[in-house]
Amino acid sequence: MSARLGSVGQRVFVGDVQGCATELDELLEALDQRRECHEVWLVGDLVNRGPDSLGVLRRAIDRGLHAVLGNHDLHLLDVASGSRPLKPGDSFGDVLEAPDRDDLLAWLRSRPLVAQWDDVLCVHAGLHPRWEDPRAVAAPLERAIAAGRRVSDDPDLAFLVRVRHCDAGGRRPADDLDPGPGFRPWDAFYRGERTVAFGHWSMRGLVVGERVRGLDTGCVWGGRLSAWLSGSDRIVSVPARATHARPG
Ligand SMILES: [Mn+2]
Repeated sequence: MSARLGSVGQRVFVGDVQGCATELDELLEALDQRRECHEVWLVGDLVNRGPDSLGVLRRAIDRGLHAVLGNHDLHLLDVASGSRPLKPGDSFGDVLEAPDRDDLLAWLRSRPLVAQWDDVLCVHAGLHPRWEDPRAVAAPLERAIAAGRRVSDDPDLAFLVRVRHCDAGGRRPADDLDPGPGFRPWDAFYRGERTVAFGHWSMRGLVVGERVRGLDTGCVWGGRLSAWLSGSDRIVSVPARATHARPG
């Protein structure tokens, strides 16, 4: 697959892969069969919970895929740098022990948090209702991550890679499973002009709304791996080969 956007091609945004390398292969093959020239963007959480985080990172680099960072990708970087311990259920030990670990982690550290074009914005979780310019919020955080500084506690970073519900002022609930009055999915407050491609919310499933496309269809939990072709506004997906992990 060419990573370049040809004259007849279009951008493709792929939901949370989370170590599901086989399903990623199958989805890319399904896209290739359409004989279109694609520029592929992964919406974050390339790694963890699934069976082959190492394979996903190697494929992304070898195939020239693009990606924004998700919370699991940042967790891997924090564990690799020794600033956070492994947690129960983490499944990226294969990356940490790989002979090419330094190259893989350097590639991951230099991925953006927000990518945008005239028509589309790509972010892992979502956008704060009061942000006028998400790129301006993301840029200093991206520089810090690329430099290896620990920014996991930054509230703007937490919003970009973790938000599900918020209120009109951008406050997040203590519990996204029981958010309480005033809290709605973050995109209920989104007023930007670009269509936002995001992931991170497998329990919500595929979201096709006005100027939002939510693409985490829970491949790692036995759901599907989904892609949105922004140029033609189509969804292409493949089923999970297995239930690779269970929530909790
Ligand atoms: Mn996530």
